Amino acid sequence: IIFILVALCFILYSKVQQNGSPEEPPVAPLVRVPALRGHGRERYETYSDSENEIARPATQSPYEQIIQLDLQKQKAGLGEQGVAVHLSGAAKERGDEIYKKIALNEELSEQLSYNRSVGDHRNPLCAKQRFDFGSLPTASVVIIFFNEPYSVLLRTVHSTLSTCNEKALKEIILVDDGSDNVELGAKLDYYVRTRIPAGKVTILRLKNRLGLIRARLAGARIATGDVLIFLDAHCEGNIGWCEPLLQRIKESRTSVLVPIIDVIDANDFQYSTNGYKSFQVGGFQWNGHFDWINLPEREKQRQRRECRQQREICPAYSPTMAGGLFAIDRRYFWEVGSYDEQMDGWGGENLEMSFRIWQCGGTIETIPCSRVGHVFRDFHPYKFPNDRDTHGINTARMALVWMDEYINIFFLNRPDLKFHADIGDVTHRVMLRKKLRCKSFEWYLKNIYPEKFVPTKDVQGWGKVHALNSNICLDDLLQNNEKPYNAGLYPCGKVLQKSQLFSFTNTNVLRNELSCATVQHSESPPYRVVMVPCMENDEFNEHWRYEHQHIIHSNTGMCLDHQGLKSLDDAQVAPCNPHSESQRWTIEH
Ligand code: LR7
Ligand code: MN
Repeated sequence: IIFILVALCFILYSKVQQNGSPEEPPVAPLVRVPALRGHGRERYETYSDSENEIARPATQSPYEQIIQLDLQKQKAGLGEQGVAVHLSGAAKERGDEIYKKIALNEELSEQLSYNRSVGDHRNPLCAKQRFDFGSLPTASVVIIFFNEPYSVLLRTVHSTLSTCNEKALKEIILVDDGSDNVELGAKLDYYVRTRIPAGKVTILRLKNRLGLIRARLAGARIATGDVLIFLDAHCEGNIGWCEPLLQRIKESRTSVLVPIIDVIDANDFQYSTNGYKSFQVGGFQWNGHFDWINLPEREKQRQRRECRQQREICPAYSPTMAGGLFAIDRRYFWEVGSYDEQMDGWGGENLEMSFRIWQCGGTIETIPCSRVGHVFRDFHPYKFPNDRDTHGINTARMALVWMDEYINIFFLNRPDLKFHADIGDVTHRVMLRKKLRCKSFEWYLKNIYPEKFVPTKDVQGWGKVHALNSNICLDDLLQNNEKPYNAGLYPCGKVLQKSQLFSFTNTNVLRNELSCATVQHSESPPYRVVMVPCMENDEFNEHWRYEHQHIIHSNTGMCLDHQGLKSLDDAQVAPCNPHSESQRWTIEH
């Protein structure tokens, strides 16, 4: 028995030895995979799906043939200069089919060259700018992806390689947030290894899906460039978009920069812009959503002071950023608190970073000479684990740390989040805010975003507009705020709900967050109350008076009246009658 045991041990030992020392590759490795660097601290590991591939010559790799076929599928000239492409026949059908599934025409994407041009949409003044490439900071471009279409991701990579100055672009880091799409595995590794200059592109594989916030953090941790540039995995840069970002950070290291974001159509891949004369910057809504706003007059004046004749290409202060495409000094990114790594999934991190940057002494600026196209999709092509509302939960975390007493307005809009069990603890972020001695949200509103309407400030009254002795309230009936709509009537809620939140301002405007009350022009009754998008300057919004409980529309002299109306009817005005009970209203606060 002892003999047999010893013999078995010997056999086992020699097996281990064999496995431990792999044979030399039969052929010298071709292009090497850039070393994957990891950090011990994180909950992820780096690995390459295709370590075995290294040893094989390119022509023998099963991926070589596939990649050749991919390249053959691309049609020279298609979609060049960013023009729209319309497929026909079977290809159109395939395109429509996949579009329904992933909100993107992958069939068309596969037919467009990875290197197509998108045209130069910049202000002509931009072409005159000169950069000293010897002294520009270098960039690490971090692109995160979860199951993005392979060809779209590669177009983002190639576009970056060909539009960013070679010297300035130190590296591209692709962070795979646990994708299970097989094309993004070994095939992508192989492509990068054989088709992209050595050392330029690193793929960091997260073992599990960590969500886009932690994916960006993972990419940032291994970056070595002076500046981090984050991109979504479906972008195409316009000519020269990198350099102005790097130049500005060189001048001002606490400036966090966003390009103008152009639109790439998810169906026909047209690259379109609003022209170079004007662009929008970032705002927010009290429900915690990002939105676009026109550049305020106040900011244009500041630009004129700062840049004089060059105003149109002057950095524009932006109250918030969309979140996906931005440049930040790498060290400053960490100093100013990177991200809240307890934010899961998708959403909320953009407003968190926006408020934090401004409140803690930095700036967010749109750089007009930097334009990048982004594919906007109609719906998320992916699901979130347990269908969690990560946007809502993350935004509540943000609000708890950065919005001070204004959090009440947020919770008024999102009562569902007030006691949500998944919000977790934010103590470490509150401590960060203390450590960095950041300013208040009040300061932010007053100094950075004075155009933002605060429903409780500078008002004669706010809250429910309640009919006297009758359970009827003015209500927006949850209509789309971007277009004009009829104000309605609805039974008053026990507690104030967002749809019944109106303000009567000190400047005599009756409004909610985005829309101002007007009266529809008409020769005869009914005279409907119509909510229209508010103007920046209250002089141009219609005025109302609140006298003896009557709400009087100044232009027509008529009074808000619910005579004969019931729930869900349109709100109306009628000739004022001092004795009419149905024309008397109270304003809650
Ligand atoms: O679990 C995920 N893991 C990921 O790595 C989910 C997504 N992702 C990746 C994804 O592959 C993509 O590259 O994260 C990136 C962003 O996801 P998208 O493209 O589905 O998001 P979006 O463009 O609809 O959303 C915007 O808001 C997000 C809020 O968290 C992010 O900040 C996005 O980066 C941001 N995109 C932009 O700002 C581009 C301009 C759009 C606008 C407005
Ligand atoms: Mn995106």
